[in-house]
Amino acid sequence: MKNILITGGAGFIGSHVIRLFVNKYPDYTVVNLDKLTYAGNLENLKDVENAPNYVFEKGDIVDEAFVFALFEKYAFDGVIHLAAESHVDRSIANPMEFIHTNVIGTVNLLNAAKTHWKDSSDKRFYHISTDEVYGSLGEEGLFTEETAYDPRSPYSAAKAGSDHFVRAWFHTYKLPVVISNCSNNYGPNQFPEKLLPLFINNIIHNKPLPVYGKGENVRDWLYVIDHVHAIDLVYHKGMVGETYNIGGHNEWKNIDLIRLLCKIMDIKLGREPGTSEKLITYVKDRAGHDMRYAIDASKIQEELGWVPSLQFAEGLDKTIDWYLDNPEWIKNVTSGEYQNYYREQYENR
Ligand code: NAD
Ligand code: TDX
Repeated sequence: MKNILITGGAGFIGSHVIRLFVNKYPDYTVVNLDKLTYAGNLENLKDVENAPNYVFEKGDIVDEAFVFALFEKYAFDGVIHLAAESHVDRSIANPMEFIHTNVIGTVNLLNAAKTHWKDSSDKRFYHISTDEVYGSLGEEGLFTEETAYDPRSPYSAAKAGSDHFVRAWFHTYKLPVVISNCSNNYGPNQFPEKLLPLFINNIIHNKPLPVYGKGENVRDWLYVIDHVHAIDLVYHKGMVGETYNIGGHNEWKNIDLIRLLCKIMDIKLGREPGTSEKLITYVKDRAGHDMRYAIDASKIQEELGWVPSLQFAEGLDKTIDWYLDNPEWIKNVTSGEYQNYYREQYENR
């Protein structure tokens, strides 16, 4: 029997992690700690909410007393830390929230683990991070685990800060940590502010598709379930103190990906070829827009045997179908309906 704390479990990636751990490890009690920000939706976890090995705790990782009390209550054996402010555009508009949650929240969790884990030999603190900490690539090269940190947005600077604190707690206090840095995820339940779900939703509603700059920036796309399988492996088999890069070997220039999406959407929606492409609208570039991200994932492949399993065409198809099948989810998350419902439930307990 093990008690695992998963933070940010009501969000996009976190909800898929919770589902896998609750179903695959019936001997674990999975505690989901989430603040239910605009990005957190318990609706994402409807299918596991009554599982006997799942518990939800509404709270803020920035709240030190709350986090410490939670460690007292559950005597966690491990932590998988995903809670974060995650959208680069929001970090440009409101950096402070990112520093609070991503940096101070992470340090609170590290301190709670350090304080409660007297004998930490069989414990594990797993921090989920991003490839954006490495900065921006030119046309050539890949990010490896040795690439120097060079974060350039408030989001990536805050994530880089949190990574540094995690490593500091390993070196200074011998906390058994592991970190992974992953490329752009896509799939069901991603909040429709990120490129793919935003554009799918806009195409459905015939709204403009705002392409930043010339659309020449490159991202390395990975299906969320492949990321979750990597997280499962790193949590159970990763070496303490190590970092693992996770990526899709799947680079796309934004504009090429957007054109492909438009073609598929025309077919799925029964529209004339070329209809969705007319929605493409070039807008002012994102400030400090990183040009290219691409991951060298050979370490996790060689040491833990992980490779992405899904072809991009299949992952994209599944993702588009999920959004087409779940218009209520899109409507409710964008209007805050789910948040209001669940917030009231937990505030009135
Ligand atoms: P998300 O925005 O969908 O979800 C974040 C979750 O954290 C939400 O449920 C939110 O309610 C919760 N949260 C936010 N602030 C909190 C706080 N102060 N206390 C408790 N809970 C809080 O994010 P995501 O895309 O699922 O990303 C999850 C993690 O993975 C993040 O750490 C992110 O940096 C990292 N990551 C994401 C990607 C990606 O492409 N989405 C890629 C690499 C790494
Ligand atoms: O409206 C848009 N128009 C546009 O051209 C949006 C929302 C994005 N873009 C561009 C910016 C990026 O080059 O598309 C690309 C992808 O943008 P996002 O979906 O915002 O993702 P990105 O900034 O690359 O960051 C994502 O991947 C790494 C996640 O949001 C992070 O949480 C993760 O760490």
